[in-house]
Amino acid sequence: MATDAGDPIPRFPDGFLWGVSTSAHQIEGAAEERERSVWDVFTAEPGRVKDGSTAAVACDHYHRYREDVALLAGLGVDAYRFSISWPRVNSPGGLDFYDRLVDEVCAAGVRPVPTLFHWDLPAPLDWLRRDTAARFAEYVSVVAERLGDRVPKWITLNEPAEHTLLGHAIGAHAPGRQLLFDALPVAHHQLLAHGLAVQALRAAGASDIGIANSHGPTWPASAEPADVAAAGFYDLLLNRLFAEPVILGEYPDGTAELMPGDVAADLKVIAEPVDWYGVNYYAPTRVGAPGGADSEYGGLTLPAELPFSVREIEGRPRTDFGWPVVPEGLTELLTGFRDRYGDRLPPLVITENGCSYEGIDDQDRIAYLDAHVRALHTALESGVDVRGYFVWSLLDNFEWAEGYARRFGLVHVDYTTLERTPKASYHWFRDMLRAQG
Ligand code: IFM
Repeated sequence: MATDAGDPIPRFPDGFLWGVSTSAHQIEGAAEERERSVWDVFTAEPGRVKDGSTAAVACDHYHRYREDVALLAGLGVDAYRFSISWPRVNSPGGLDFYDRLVDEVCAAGVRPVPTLFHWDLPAPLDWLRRDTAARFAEYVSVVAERLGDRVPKWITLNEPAEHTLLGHAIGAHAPGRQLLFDALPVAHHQLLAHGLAVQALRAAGASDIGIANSHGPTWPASAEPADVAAAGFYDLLLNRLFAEPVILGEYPDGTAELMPGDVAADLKVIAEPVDWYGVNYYAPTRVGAPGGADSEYGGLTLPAELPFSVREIEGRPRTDFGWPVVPEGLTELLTGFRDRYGDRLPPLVITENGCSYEGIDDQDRIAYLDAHVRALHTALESGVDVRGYFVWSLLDNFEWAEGYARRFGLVHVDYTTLERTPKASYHWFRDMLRAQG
């Protein structure tokens, strides 16, 4: 990949927050020491995960968290984004684990930034049901009461779009439903849960609250009206449907009518002001009119019934996952958000950015991160208010339906011995942070 690597990365503003991210189900293991989640049920079903694996052990972070926090400390990050497993909190001693983890992270001089839901819903619960949102707010209150004295920054949900669309519309993720557009209540109930969680966190005295939504530019496959319309629809579904209720307090383009319950009242809760808005960015998507057959994209099978098809972005390097590497897509996304939402847009934080590559001498990952950090700086220079950047991920981990085949970590994990080995990208990121001062 052609990069400016070699030139120093431009300086970011004082106080800019640098971090790394993980999630509970992907790293913790110790599954027998907690309730089951929808992901435990899903991975137990044959054929759901490509390599047939489960996250029962994963990186065994539950037992090795001290070693992992030492790796964080060695990186010199300001903040660590991890997630709290709701099924573990429901289990005896579960909250004690997060108490110990938060203490360890603070003692390492790193700010803990927990995400309260990263897809591992307790197995008996269901986002098709409205009362799951209220149950979530109760759980959030319990966590905030216990950890709020040490946690400076909170994230309510991770990527409700993926959990809705992959998990409930096309069935590639847990809980494996294929409801297509009948999955929309899952989006609404998660967004309602987000708003209720913001209220619950504030009631417990917490501040500095945001959400982590996945977003990317949507590029029409051609200038043909059918392709442009399909791309507009995809943008509505992946970007606007999850951003606008939170940022503007409204659903875009008539989609409110498709949502359950008293939507106007719920939107007031969903739009409870956040202190910042988190963006997970990986790549743009090139979208065209429906192709008339199931299509494969980035490890997913997209059913022919969808009113769009995803096309290759040609002429770009690809990660091992097959995702195109398009750093300027991050600049386009961020300036596009600023142009679309203007003064209504809260400060932004990049809550995830990263790539899957094999190997410990991972020069491709260094090139990817280098180029994306520069693209982020370009967005800042053009006036977008971005306050932080978190690499996905600290560790190689359980990559959902791909199992252990996709490695996103700055640190290699040997899944037989569970030995951790910092990769070349770990040293690159550490040196970049030192140079930032
Ligand atoms: O591993 C995931 C993470 O859980 C959510 N965002 C995207 C990552 C890479 O696929």
